[in-house]
Amino acid sequence: MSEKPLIIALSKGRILKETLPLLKHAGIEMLEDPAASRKLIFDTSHPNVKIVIIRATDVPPFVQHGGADLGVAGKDVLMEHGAEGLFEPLDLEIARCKLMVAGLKDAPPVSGRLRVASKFVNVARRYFAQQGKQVEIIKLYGAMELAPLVGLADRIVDIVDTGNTLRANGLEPTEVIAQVSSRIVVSRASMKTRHGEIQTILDKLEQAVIEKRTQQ
Ligand code: PRT
Ligand code: MG
Repeated sequence: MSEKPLIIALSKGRILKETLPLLKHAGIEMLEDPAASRKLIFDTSHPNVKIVIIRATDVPPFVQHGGADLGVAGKDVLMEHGAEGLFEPLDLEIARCKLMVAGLKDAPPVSGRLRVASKFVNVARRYFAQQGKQVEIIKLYGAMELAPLVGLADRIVDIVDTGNTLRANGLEPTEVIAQVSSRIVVSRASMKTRHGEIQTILDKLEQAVIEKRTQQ
């Protein structure tokens, strides 16, 4: 076993909450509650594994550039970031949602270039290009739902789970771009240099995913 700890990157919120039970199955438990701590790096019950807690959108670049050996990221975040330098060996089947296009309910047809607000600018550009539509993309970091209400954009591209956020703002989904769940990502470099350790964890995580699936 290598001396250097293996580092797993997670993000706070639903990914952390839903990943911890799966990691427990793989013999990796956090020793303290990250919600009650200002620390960013945590020891685990596994002597050679540490967990870092970062922003969801930072997980792919963090793993890609060697800040962590593996991580958990939503497919939405992976589609936006791109897959360079990353393996995506396992779908954890957690934090499920959809990437969708939405607009004002009963909006009249748009003449001219469609204006699309999103934090998923690459996903949005690719999607509309595939439809043969040239659109103007407006990058926002949050509160996308507001954009059509105030005339900033004709459509948004955003995550939808229950649809409550759209409905509460008078919006309706128009198209599904992708079904989303969270995935394990592993850096290509770590997959080469620490293959055994990582594969052991991946096998146990896969078992946990299968068990959870058959219980549902
Ligand atoms: O919040 P922060 O900016 O730190 O990062 P983040 O929003 O990316 O993190 P987090 O924890 O909110 O989401 C992490 C991952 O969870 C996302 O990348 C998705 O893959 C997945 N996921 C699953 C969701 C949702 N469900 C979800 N409902 N991510 C976000 N939402 C938000 C969505 O943005 C929208 O505002 O919830 C709202 C829609 O929910 P409904 O139920 O009203 O449709
Ligand atoms: Mg959020």
